[in-house]
Amino acid sequence: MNEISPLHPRAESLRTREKLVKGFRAGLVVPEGLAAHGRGEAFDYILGERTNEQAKKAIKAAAAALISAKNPVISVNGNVAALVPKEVVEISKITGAKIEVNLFHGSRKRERAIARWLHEHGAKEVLGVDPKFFTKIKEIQSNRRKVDIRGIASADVVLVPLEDGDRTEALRRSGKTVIAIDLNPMSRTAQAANITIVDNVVRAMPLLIEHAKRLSKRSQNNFKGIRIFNNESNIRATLKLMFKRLKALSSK
Ligand code: PTJ
Repeated sequence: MNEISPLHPRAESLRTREKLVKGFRAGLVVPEGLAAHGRGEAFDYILGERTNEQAKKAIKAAAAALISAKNPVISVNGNVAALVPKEVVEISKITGAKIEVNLFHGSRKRERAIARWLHEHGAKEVLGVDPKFFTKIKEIQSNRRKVDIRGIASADVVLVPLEDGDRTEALRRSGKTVIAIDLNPMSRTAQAANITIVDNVVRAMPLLIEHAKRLSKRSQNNFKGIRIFNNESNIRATLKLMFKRLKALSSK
């Protein structure tokens, strides 16, 4: 790997990309994960590669939902493990959320590698790897239907950073609150989730941690954010922001 100069104008983006490549070489990320990241980068470019006001609102609502949940779960795939392993462990500790490996491109070997990687980053328990606890969510057609009875199967709130579409819809149909982090505001996941954070997972997770820490010290009666949050209008405002940026750039 080439050394990335901190002076490079796109150093941050290159470092994030490098984490994913390392994750791919270590057997955590599938080749499709590299393609998915490229798609995310394109949306991030349009968003100006920073966390906008709409994303901040969604992050606050997400922190409140996680803190006030009875059985919150963070679903981890290859990309998330490669990009934000430390943050996944930290948010789980603050909110009491369980961590579950759940893969679209199923592989027992990769499940175990991701669980090991999360343990190396401080996770005490990682669900989704012991077949003794596997069950199926029938409405889901992909490998993601295989879930842990102690985790996603019995969760009331599920955080699905970086996701593909049909599971979010199925989880919602089964009565769960779904929080998505997805750079594409038009994706089925973004549209179907209760709370969608349209931001890069590498920027959103540290902010989610910060808000969860703050909220964990407050009484739950003060969690107004979740009650007034409207995902549909928040996504619409994000799309308008993207449009405005493109318009400004095209009329220079
Ligand atoms: O590890 P697996 O087998 O579970 O597979 C993981 C991938 C990501 C390959 C799988 O979930 C997949 O195919 O996802 P999609 O359908 O490509 O969707 C990924 C979504 O995440 C797209 O809408 C991207 O724009 C978005 N995305 C990519 N990188 C980031 C992102 N969103 C936030 N932060 C990112 N860094």
